[in-house]
Amino acid sequence: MVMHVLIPPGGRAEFLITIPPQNQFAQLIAQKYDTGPAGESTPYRVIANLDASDRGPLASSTMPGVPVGIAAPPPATLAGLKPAHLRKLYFSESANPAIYYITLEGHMPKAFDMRFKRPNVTVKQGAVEDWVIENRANEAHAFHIHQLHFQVMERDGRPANDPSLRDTIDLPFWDGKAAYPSVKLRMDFRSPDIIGTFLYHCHILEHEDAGMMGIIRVVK
Ligand SMILES: [Cu+2]
Repeated sequence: MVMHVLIPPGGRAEFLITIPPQNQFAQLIAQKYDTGPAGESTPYRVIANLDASDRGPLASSTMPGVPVGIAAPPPATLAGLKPAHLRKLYFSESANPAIYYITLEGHMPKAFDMRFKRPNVTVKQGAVEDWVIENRANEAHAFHIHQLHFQVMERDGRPANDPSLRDTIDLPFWDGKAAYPSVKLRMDFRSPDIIGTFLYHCHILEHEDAGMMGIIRVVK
């Protein structure tokens, strides 16, 4: 039984719960999360009190809109695919004024410009790539990309053993001493529908609005 799911800003999780018996107290809570010395406060919060009662309305036996007897196929793993490229991107910040960056390794950190002329990253449709995302800031960030899903292959250089396909992943804050926190993501650009220009960014919206965003173009 899973008791705890880490959901970064912009992340989603779907789960089924066993309701406690009558007269037994239960809560759905958000745990306190340490976003680092430069981060926001994310204290313990109660999301819901669970109260089992036979006075409530009867639950319907099927969820509305979900066909009965059709199970979703398990998500295809990206683990066996060979990446065509390895790219490294990193989160960083400057203070006074506060500017937030996501930078392709080897380039100068630059805040996102809505009037961009060229994309930060160009990828060929059909490819699978590995992207290493590092957090070089003293505050947690959340990497998010539009249009596709990725699989977390490694965290801090060690195998993640995580079959989930995601579009958002948490990056804990850098403590200023040890190696930068990192994830290695296997990015799936195989769908023909992916051709076009779109965004990747931190999903903490103040960060995104203050520059932490980049443009990717997928070409034929
Ligand atoms: Cu951020």
